Amino acid sequence: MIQLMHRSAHPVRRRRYLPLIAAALLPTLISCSAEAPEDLLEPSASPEAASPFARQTDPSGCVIEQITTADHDEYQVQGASVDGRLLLTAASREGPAENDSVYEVYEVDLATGKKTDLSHVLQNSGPYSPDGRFIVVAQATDNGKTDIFEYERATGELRAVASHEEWDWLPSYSPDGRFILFNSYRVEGQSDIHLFEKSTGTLTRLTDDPGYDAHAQFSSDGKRILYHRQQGMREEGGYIFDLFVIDAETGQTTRLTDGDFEESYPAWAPDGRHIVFSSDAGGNHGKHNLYVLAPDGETTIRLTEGDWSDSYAFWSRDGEYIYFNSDRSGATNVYRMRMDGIDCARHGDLRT
Ligand SMILES: [Ca+2]
Ligand SMILES: [Ca+2]
Repeated sequence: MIQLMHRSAHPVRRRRYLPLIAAALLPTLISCSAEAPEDLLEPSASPEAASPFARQTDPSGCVIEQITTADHDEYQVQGASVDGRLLLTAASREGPAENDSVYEVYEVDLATGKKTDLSHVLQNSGPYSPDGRFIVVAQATDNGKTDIFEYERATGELRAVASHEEWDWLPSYSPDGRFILFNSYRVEGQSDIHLFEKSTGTLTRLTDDPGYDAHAQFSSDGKRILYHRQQGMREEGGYIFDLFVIDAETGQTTRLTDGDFEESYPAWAPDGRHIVFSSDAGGNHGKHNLYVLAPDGETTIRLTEGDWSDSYAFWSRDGEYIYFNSDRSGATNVYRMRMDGIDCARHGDLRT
């Protein structure tokens, strides 16, 4: 049984890991969802692009495409290149030896579906740097935990970022590529958000609380940092997660959601105002669908519906697609939903 850290408030217990995500590699605003949530739903004048991927319809009515078709769990972790051409996917299998894992990591050409194998150096999916030179991932260390590593695509070199003996997870780049955000268990029992400056090697801790803070993402203007925090456990089982934003200049933190649900894995739209995230508010606990939080902080738009988990969603830089992982077919695979011209999403309260 392959165990992944996603959804776990305590991934330190897990031997295996993969998913992460980072949508905020988006320095420019785009046409999708400019002002009001209705803008997300305007018909598109552009023709449907040819796609090598099979289409299906979500119970919500939204059309999605299936990028990977593995019979074992295969993920992306915000692993799209900024030019939208490549997607980094990762899977792990039990290895021949005890506690051993075999990793399968591929760059998928989204225009052709062609795969390039990077399994010899990477164990995980992760974001591309804004200039496309690097990929940042969490990978295993000799002590059985993880560090953040940058992979330089031209040279094939892998360099550790702010190594530490504890678990380090879910890295993402700032829009200018100067900084890497990640979460770390450097203080026992509490994952906190850290900011690493590449040029100086300076590491700054941005949060300090007992909650599991993770999945940090810069907004496209670099002024805000979005993340989720595990707030506790539900009595009936499952976790309580909420979304938060840090003002990068003042350090002030604002809570965006509040409820006994698992609202998690948020990512900015390219407009820096809408946020896509996962929530189990609409169905069974522990089963997650995708929602968009509108800039008013109140309105939500439901994108998917089903008794499964859709997770690690992020917007492509041009706003055209939301990519996500889903276990709707049994094994987890990578999907995308075309947002340009979407007419299926449902406005409403997240909790109705
Ligand atoms: Ca570490
Ligand atoms: Ca914390």
